[in-house]
Amino acid sequence: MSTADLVVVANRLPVDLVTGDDGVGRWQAAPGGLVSALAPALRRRGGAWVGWPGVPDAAPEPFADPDVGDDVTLFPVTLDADEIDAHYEGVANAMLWPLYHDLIATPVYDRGWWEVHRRVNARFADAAAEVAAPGATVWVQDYQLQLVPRMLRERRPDLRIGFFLHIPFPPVELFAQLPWRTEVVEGLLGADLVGFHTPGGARNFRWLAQWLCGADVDDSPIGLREAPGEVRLGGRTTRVGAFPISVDSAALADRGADPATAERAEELRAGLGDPETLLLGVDRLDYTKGIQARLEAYGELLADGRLDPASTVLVQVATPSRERVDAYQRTRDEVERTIGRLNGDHADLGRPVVHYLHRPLPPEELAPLYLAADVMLVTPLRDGMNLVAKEYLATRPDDTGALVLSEFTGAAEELTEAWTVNPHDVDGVSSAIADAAAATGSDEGRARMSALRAQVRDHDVARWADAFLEALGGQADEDRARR
Ligand code: GDG
Repeated sequence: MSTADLVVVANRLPVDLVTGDDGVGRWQAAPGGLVSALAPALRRRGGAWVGWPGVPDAAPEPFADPDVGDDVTLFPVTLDADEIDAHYEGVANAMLWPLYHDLIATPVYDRGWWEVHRRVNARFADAAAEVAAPGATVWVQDYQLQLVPRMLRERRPDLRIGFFLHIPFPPVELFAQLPWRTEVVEGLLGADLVGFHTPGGARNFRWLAQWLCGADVDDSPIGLREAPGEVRLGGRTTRVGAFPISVDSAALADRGADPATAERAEELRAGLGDPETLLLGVDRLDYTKGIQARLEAYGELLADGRLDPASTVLVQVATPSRERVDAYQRTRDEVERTIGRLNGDHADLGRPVVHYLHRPLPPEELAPLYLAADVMLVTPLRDGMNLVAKEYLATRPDDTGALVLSEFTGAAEELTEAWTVNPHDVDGVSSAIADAAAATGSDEGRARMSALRAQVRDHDVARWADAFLEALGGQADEDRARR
């Protein structure tokens, strides 16, 4: 079937198979920055996207979906329920995710899971090998598929293979715990280009390639968006670089500038009792996101009177996530207990100090919330990038507002004018929230927001995709010429 010149391989397809009330399965677009960033290039090249449709045992034939593009082949990879348990819930979510996020939770190193993980990665490699045209470019995404580049190279040495990791790549001492550490590094070295959000991740990987695989590495500094470093092994060279992902800045700015969005933002503020200060958190309910840390800091501000409970509101949107993994249930319990305590201690009748939503908001509700918020709280204990921070900046139509940002996010490397915090330091977080709230609209607040907004405006997700593909082989130039 070898047909596609550009193949994206990701754990999930850009559409989900969902079953309606009538019991009939339908494809529903799964919107996201990655799809909008890659869809134009895929469309131009008659590209393909290889991924799992999101439900067990679904085995549809390759198809196209108008939301992604009629010329883009969606190539489903079938997983059964046991494979989803072991590969996705197990290796991806209960082993690699906590290991790569600095052991905030304890990883489970289950050997049975790993066998299945290997088999599932091989199935993705088979699918990509089948759909890629001779000499095609294949871009493999994220931590669920780290074994694919090598497997794919064994099957199809003619391909140009890129890999991008969307989560942090951990310090060497932590990565060393993984019983299959050499297999993972060798898996990634099957690629021609391996990309990370930050230079630190790239440098960790380069060091591991030398230590675990005996690769010959250069000692170039590897900066943000600078030339990748080189790792040479077995007569091949893999380049390793930092490519910070971003958002569709222009589309978000359009939405933020729409009068209907401003009107809805006003309505939201009025519904919350027109607080003087509206704080906002938007996260998947994940132990990495530091929701608890910001709640503790907020509680101290209310308790010591630096924020007035009568005129301050925190809206916390916490989208349900990975609810079958124990650590996520514990995080949810802890967050909800703390929110209950804060409201019990500080709220008045009809005036909660925390409004908590544990459900996904429709995308059209997010932009008004970003506009309504005086201070955006992004306090992860560790995060590869954090798109919420960039969405807040891209959506806001002027230089009011403020961003409190954890220094343990990839975003902090670029968004240096934010109110940067160490989320483990409760005093530091509470002071930053108080300072940010006081500064919004001031000269200092405006200067910071202006610089932050410019950074996100100038570095959008299309530029990220172009930079990666360009480094992988010059294709982005052709794409741009045709745009
Ligand atoms: C991984 C890495 C990296 C959230 N709640 C709702 C909602 N969202 C959207 C946000 C944002 C996305 O989900 C979350 O993106 P993040 O980057 O913040 O975090 P992860 O999901 O952990 O993503 C991360 C990213 O990959 C990309 O490389 O930045 O570090 O962990 O777009 O807006 N969207 C809607 N309703 C919600 O309730 N519609």
